[in-house]
Amino acid sequence: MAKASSEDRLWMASALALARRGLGRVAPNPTVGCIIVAEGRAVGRGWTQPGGRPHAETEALHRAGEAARGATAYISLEPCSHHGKTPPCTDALTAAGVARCVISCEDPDPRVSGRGIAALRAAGIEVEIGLFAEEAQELNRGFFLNKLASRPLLTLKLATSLDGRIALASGESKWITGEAARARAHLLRAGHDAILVGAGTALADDPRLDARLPGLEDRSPLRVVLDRRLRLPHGHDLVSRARDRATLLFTAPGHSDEELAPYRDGGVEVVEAASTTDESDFPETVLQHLAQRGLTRVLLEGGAQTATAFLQAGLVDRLEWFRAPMVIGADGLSGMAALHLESLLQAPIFQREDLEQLGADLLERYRREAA
Ligand code: AOF
Ligand code: ZN
Repeated sequence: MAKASSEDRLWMASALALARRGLGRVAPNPTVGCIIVAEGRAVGRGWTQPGGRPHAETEALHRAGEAARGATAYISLEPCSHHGKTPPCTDALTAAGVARCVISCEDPDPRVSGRGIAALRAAGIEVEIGLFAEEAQELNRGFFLNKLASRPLLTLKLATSLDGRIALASGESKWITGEAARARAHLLRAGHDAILVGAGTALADDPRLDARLPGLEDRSPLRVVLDRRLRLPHGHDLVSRARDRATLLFTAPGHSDEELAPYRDGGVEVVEAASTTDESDFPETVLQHLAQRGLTRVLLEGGAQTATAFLQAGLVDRLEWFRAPMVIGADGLSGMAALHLESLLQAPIFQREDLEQLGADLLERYRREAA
């Protein structure tokens, strides 16, 4: 975008903040924010609603009513132009009489991808594109990856001591990080479509994998457990509560119906990851399957073997690393398994985005460095 006024920047930043509200609630759709501005005042605000619909523009236009005529719409993603489950937002913007649209970036969905912008221009609406494009793409990175690379965004969450240990040798791990960090970890869950763990962690920690924060209970994501060898006991919470909380179990092919029945009867959806002949392509197969189901944001919560398998496959996009001011020592359990690197050049490298103090702990957030 050639010339963005400070006013344009302010409104688009607000549209992005609105969009953020939908993270973890809108898959398979992207989360979008829209603000309709008339004579320097916001007359309608909207963001993508849970489940992905209504779209942000519909919401904002509904609130603006007649005030949208001649107004500017700030939208954090190109408006849709296709007849999907809802009519095109470009039609709604045109019918409402919006005069100008400021859009941050193009929608990668092949049904839209430039056509939304073209439709608006064809209707005589002034369109500017590119304001905060990078931020907007980053916000919907999971949706972009789903559309362009057939996999969701994968974020690895770790809670360790200063020396990277997740438990004592005895297995004791409650609690390494403090209350504020644990509350933040639940908030992190609420912003994802699924939480993924390996069977080892499911057995050791008995995690419930829900978002236990007041007001966010209904935002608990899909539970996903990787269990190639069907080690998960039938009485485990992940099985026994599968009727209340959607749970997916990925296993290797070749198990008998009798072996799978107790899981399926409990309400677990069992997926035999068909293409896996050995363990190495398991991570990729799992993510492809999750992408096909429309998932865009997956949080990986360990353990070490599972985290390392995804890391080795180059599939960890982000790290959310909670670090407690405590030293456990080399006899503690490491958050990572062996990587067998022969040279530092092979080490996965991340770029730190920010650092936040949570009580006595730190939250370090990293993004994988582009190869
Ligand atoms: C918008 N505003 O808030 C969102 C959009 O299945 P449908 O009909 O909901 O269409 C889904 C597609 O719409 C999705 O793949 C993406 O291209 C776009 N999402 N578009 O104008 C929104 N969430
Ligand atoms: Zn739309």
